[in-house]
Amino acid sequence: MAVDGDTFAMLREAVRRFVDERLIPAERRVAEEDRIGPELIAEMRALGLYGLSIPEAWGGLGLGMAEEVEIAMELGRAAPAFRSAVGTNIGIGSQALVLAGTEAQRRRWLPGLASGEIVGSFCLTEPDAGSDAASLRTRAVRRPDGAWVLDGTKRYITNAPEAGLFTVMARTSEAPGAAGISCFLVERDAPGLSLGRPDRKMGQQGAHTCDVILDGCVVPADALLGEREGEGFRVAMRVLDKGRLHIAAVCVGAATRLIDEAVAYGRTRRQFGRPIAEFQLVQAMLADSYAETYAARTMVRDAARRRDAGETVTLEASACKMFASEMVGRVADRAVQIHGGAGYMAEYEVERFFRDVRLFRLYEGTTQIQQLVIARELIKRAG
Ligand code: COS
Repeated sequence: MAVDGDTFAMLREAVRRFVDERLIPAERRVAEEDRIGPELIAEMRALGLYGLSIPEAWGGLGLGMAEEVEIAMELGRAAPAFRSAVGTNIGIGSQALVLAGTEAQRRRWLPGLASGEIVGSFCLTEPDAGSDAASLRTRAVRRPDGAWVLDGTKRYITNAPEAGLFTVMARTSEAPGAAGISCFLVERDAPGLSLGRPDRKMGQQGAHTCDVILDGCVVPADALLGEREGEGFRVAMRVLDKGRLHIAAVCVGAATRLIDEAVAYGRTRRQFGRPIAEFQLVQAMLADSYAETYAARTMVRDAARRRDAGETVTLEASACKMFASEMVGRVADRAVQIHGGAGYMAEYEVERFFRDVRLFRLYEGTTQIQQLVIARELIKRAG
C-alpha cells in the first residue's frame, strides 16, 4: 500500500460521497450538454483525482494499484464521462512518463498532470492501425539540429480536445513492426499539431475524442521519452497493461450501479399485483448480474495486488478487462430488460448506461485482442 490505511479510507469515503452527491445528480445535464462544467472539474482536481496514480514526489497521491482500482470502482458508479475526464491523467496519459521518462521529463510534466492543470492524452491508434498497433505509420525524423519532425494522424484520441500533453507513438526507423517505434512528449502548442473536429459518439457524452494531426510537427530533442529510440511500443504495452486493469475496475463500478438501478425499479414497478422484483425470472437476472460482478471485482482486486507485489500482470490484466467489460455489457442488457419498455426510454438511467458501457469492450484493446494476449501469455508461460 502506498498511503496509510486511514488516509486511504478517508479518500475513498470522500470519493464515494462525491460520486453520490455531485456526480450522479449531474449525469443527465452532462450527457445533454456533452460537457462537464468547470465547477465539477475543479472539484475533481481538489479531490486529487487527476493525480491518483502519480507518485507523491511529483505531486500525486501515489496510490498503489490495489487502491487505485477501489477508487475506479467508486467512480465507475457514475456516468463514465466523469471517469474519462480524469482517466487519461491517471492512466494512459501519464504512465509512459512514470514508467520510462527521464528525471527531467517527469519533473517537467508530472506535477501539472497530477494537479489536473494539464490534461494528458495517449496517441497510439491511427486510421489504419487499431488492433494492429505495431503497424502504425506516423513518422518522426530527426533534424540535423536534433529536433524531431513528426508526420501522421492519430485517431479517436480520448481527451485530445482538452489535452495539453500528447504521448505520441511514432516510427523512428525502418525496423519493421514494434522495434521501430518510439514515444514522444508533444505539447499542445507544438508547431504543426492540430486537432480534428470532436467525434460524434454512441454514448459517453461529456467525454471527448478527436483526431490529432501532426503535419511537420516540430518537437525538441528532449521530447523523445526516456531519450531512447525503439522503446515506444513496449512502453505503450506496459501502459496498457495497467490501463486495462483500471478499465476493468470501472466496469465493476458501472455494473454495481446498474444492479442498484434494476433492484430499485424492480421493487417499485408492480405487475400482476406485485412488485416485479418478486418474480423469479426477474430475480434470476439480478442474481446472475450480482454473481458476475462479484467475480469481476474479485479478479480485479487479485490482479491489482499481484501488480503491487511486482508481478507482471499482462495476462491477468487482459483477463480482467475481457471478463469485466463483457460482464458489464450483459448486466446493462439485463438492467434494460428488467425495466421493460421503460428501459428503452431516455428518461431512465439504464438506457444511457447501456450505450455508455458498450465502449468498454472496444477501447484499450478489444475483447478479441484480450483473448489473443491471454492465449499468447499462456503459451509463453508453458514454454
Ligand atoms: N509489456 C511489455 N512488453 C510487451 C508487452 C507488454 N504487455 N506486450 C508486448 N510487448 C513487447 C514484446 O515483448 C515485443 O518485444 P520484443 O520485440 O523485444 O520481443 C514487442 O512488444 C512486440 O510485441 P508483439 O510481438 O506481441 O506485438 P504484436 O504486434 O504481435 O501485437 C498486440 C501485440 C496485438 C497485443 C498489440 O498490438 C495490442 O495490444 N493491440 C491492441 C492495441 C490497443 O489496445 N489499442 C487501444 C488503443 S490505445 S487506448
